[in-house]
Amino acid sequence: MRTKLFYPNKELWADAAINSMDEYHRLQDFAKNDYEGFWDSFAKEKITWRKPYTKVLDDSNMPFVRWFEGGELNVSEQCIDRHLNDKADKIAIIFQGEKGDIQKITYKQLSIHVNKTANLLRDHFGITKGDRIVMYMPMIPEAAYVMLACARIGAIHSIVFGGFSADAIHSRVLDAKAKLIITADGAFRRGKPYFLKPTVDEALAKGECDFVEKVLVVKRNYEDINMVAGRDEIYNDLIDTMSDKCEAEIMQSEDPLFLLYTSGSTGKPKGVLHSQAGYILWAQMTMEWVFDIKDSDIYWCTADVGWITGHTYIIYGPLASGATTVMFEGVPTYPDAGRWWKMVEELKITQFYTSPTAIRMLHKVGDNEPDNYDLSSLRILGSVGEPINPEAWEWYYNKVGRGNCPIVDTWWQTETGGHMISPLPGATPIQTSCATLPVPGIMAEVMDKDGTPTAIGEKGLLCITRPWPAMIRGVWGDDERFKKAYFGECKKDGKPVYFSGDGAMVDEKGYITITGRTDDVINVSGHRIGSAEVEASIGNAPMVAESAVVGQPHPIKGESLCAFIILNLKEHAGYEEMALEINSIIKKEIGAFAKCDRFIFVPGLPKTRSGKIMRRLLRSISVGEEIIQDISTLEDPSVVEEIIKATKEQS
Ligand code: 6R9
Repeated sequence: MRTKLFYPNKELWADAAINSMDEYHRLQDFAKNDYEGFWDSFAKEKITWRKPYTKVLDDSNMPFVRWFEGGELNVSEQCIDRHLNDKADKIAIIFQGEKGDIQKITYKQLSIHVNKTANLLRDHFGITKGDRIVMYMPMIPEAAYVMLACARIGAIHSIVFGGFSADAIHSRVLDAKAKLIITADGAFRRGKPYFLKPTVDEALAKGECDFVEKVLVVKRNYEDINMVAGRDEIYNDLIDTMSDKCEAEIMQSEDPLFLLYTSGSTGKPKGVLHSQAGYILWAQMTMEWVFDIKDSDIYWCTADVGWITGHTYIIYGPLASGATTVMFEGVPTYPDAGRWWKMVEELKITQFYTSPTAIRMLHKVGDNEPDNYDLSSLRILGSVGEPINPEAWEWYYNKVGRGNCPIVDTWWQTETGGHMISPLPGATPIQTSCATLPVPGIMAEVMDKDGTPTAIGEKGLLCITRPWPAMIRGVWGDDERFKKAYFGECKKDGKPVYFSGDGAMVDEKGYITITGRTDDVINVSGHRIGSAEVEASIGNAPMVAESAVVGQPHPIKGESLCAFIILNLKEHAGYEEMALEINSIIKKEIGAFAKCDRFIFVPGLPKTRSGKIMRRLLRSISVGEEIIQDISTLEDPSVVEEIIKATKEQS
């Protein structure tokens, strides 16, 4: 099959950071031939070091790597202070509130806010280097101030996405042993206030967290909330009297920067640990290469700071690059399906970065809506979080980009810190629904478990065969899990390499197409959900004996959750009633976004003789596919017929 390629217009992209495939190959060959030299040259050029490093890479203790050893820096200085000479009055953050309120914060003002916040944390709350701070915050500028304030004093932030429940906050606070929790009263969504602080109260009421000394609350919606005397304090009351000068903590390259919990295929979420220098270097380099960020750009990433995309591509990357970054509080369809396009027009957005789920939703509710706005400021469109289907890609390319903007389909993960596989807008001929090539410096390979490259057009495992600066440094408190989860599966030349958990295919041009997770992680609206976590939660419903959760295709969300349930009672409520009850437990224990769309009550589950549930079989059954899997290895093959029957009856 011949696939259509869209070539960048040479003249238009003459000034791009990487403006030809020759330049792409020159850089990638540089990395291949002299890996350390490649990273050394960019680390020297891009980072304002307090003290230069003495060694580029120490990989003698894989998978525990050390980049830029001996170097000292401060990430908040990289993101703010170094811009104050020539960009003090440039807008750093444009905040667009749900209700249309707007704040434009210059680099000078950002510096003042961050320094004051850092002093508040250090002097008032006694936070010191290495302390963990859990954040449970809406999309407001204070979230950025707190993140950067943590970076300034060397505290480790761990953001919990605002959609998570009290139980989820509790387990993360416990795992990280956080000293302080920072939240807000709430914020606004769909024209109405919603709450966050009560969920933090509920989390702390679960107990076992005496190490949490204080809760700091930012006022956003000014609704009434309960304040616990002696524990809770209001940010807005304390911040004004703080000094706007806070001495930055000197950080070693490998000191931790932040933790971010993410779902894996087994057990509880992992605290993914990122460190200072390598992370910020790659955040900045990919802003320049993948988003071709320029001084005059107005860049908007629609993610939430609670996910890695928000960390790297709303806060750290754009600010390290001295860019103007937009933060948006609301949802794409309120007050109507033109909200985002109106923002693009009004703010003159140049780079727009969002998820396939949002694109599909906006396509569905407002196919022609982009026509009503002047979107001519757009230069680059980005996609992230899940595979983008051809229909969504084409609508995005033609309707939103009007055929003039390359789509950078960026493949990466919480663990990779920044982009790994993506087109470069001024160089790479793009292809519908394809992440194309590794970003220069990244050694991505599609292979089998032993490192044999997968044949063209065949599905294989997506691995990164050399450590890179922004890679995960560990799973908080669990070195064994880190080794096993990421370096336990695949080898190259007999040595363990990083396996992403994703499958992929390579074509004759070397272009990589991501085919999706190969493990039991389900991608719902770009959110990673571990089937094991949902099953554990379902297991807490009194009527459930056992369950298996699989992903099924969903027209908007990409995938949605489908649960197969074995009941433990002969007498039980109706199916619908039980589904509601189970979903309310999931909502309480994880969050509403992990609720199942479909429940199928079955007499048994397809287990192998070693007791493993054959989920692929369940996936096929859930969508009514013909069974082609070999079921002879099942403990009881006859169960398959019964599950098919139950599925048909309950559809
Ligand atoms: C950045 C982010 C990571 C998982 C990843 C993969 C999926 C991300 C993708 C993509 C296809 C893309 N994913 N980008 N799949 N094409 N461009 O999303 O991080 O939340 O950790 O999720 O998302 O399955 O393994 P994270």
